[in-house]
Amino acid sequence: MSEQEVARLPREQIAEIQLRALKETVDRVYEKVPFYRKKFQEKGLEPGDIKSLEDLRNLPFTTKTDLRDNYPFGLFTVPQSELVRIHASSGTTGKPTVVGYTRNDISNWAEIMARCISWAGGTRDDVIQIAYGYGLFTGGLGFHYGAEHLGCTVVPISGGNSKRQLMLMQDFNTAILACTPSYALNLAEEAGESGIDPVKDLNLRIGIFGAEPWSNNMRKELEGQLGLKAMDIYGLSEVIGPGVSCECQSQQGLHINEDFFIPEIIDPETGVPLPYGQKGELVFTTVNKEAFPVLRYRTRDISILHPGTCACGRTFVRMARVMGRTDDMLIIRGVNVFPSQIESVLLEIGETEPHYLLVVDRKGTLDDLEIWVEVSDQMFSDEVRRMEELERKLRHEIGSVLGISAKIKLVETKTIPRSEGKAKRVMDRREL
Ligand code: DLL
Repeated sequence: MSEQEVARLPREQIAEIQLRALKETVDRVYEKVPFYRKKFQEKGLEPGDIKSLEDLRNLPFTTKTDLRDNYPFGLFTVPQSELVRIHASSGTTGKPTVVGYTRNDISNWAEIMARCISWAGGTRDDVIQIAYGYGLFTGGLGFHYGAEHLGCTVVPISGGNSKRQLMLMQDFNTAILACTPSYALNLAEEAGESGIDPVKDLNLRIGIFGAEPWSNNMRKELEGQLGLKAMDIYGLSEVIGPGVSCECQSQQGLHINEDFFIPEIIDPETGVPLPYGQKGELVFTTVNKEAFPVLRYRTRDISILHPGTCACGRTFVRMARVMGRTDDMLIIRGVNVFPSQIESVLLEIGETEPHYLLVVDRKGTLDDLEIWVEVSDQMFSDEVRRMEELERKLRHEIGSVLGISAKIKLVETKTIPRSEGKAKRVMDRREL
């Protein structure tokens, strides 16, 4: 069935497809993966107990720790000879988490990514510059296979080397830029410094941005600076890579490729599934993967699921833009806040540069937050009074919108490191 058909099926038919594939996945992991069999047995469950989609909630969760404990191939359901690709996420400490794909998995992933690029507005006539990192990270190759599948002209440039990126964008008439939002911002800045006006001198039409949290205000910033329509794409290596979900032209959330991934939202504290419309942790069960299926993988990403037919006509459930990860949530004097919420307030005020860093420290038992924000060189060197006023204003806005008290430190341009992939927005001195 084509994407045009499957993504618009009545919900009952999507549920039927999901249930059939879920049962196959459950049989598969029970038979092939001792880890899952043991978990089932601990819960007194047998594969035959899964009779409806509601029974999904009885299945055990899978976590990143489970992946680490079974490093490297312990959760795979096929012998290594059937794997045609491995990806891995870097992991700040210790071993990476490793994921594997059979030939069919790669071909399904290409199909899913082709869907996403076309939802975002891409066509076979477009030149797409893939500036996500190629390598063990899933971003570059995930986009690559999807874009080729769609028939785009692929420029597999990977991340970094911004001057060259800009030159090729001009010379090849690149229409689609695929990279992290923070790298897109970096490219816009580099363009300015090289005397290129992206809006006039480049022909970018679409940006397909993801792999890190970003705010709606960052979307506006990027659209303004680069003269393109910025679309949000989401995914994670443990589930497949990019392509778990993506925005369509209506931009009312990201459609989840539900014939491959069954989403749930749970209360991150209790693990209890929450109804549609409530905010919580995203959990995915893959239902068509061969090498590395996962049951109820806890993503730690915070979002909301929205049912109902989209203005584009698709019936695939939509997820709200990811606010952040439970492990990136800051607790500043008892108030929970995600870096992307701070980003949103800073960009809304708009008197600073869009580059910031959150420095968190602990004084006694309390968390202390200092927000470093860049200001223009001119303001930094000449306008002490304006800087003081701006600091006051930012402190006040952050306080009144987010309910947290933070110190503001205005810094010179280029003080904050630029990213070529995922930006590091938080420097946590509590761990030092
Ligand atoms: O980042 C896959 C990807 C590549 C997605 C390119 C989109 C584009 P990982 O390195 O495993 O995989 O990181 C996954 O990144 O759990 C989220 O916390 C975060 N993330 C990914 N996309 C978004 C997004 C890739 N659109 C982790 N918005 C996920 C917010 C995102 N966070």
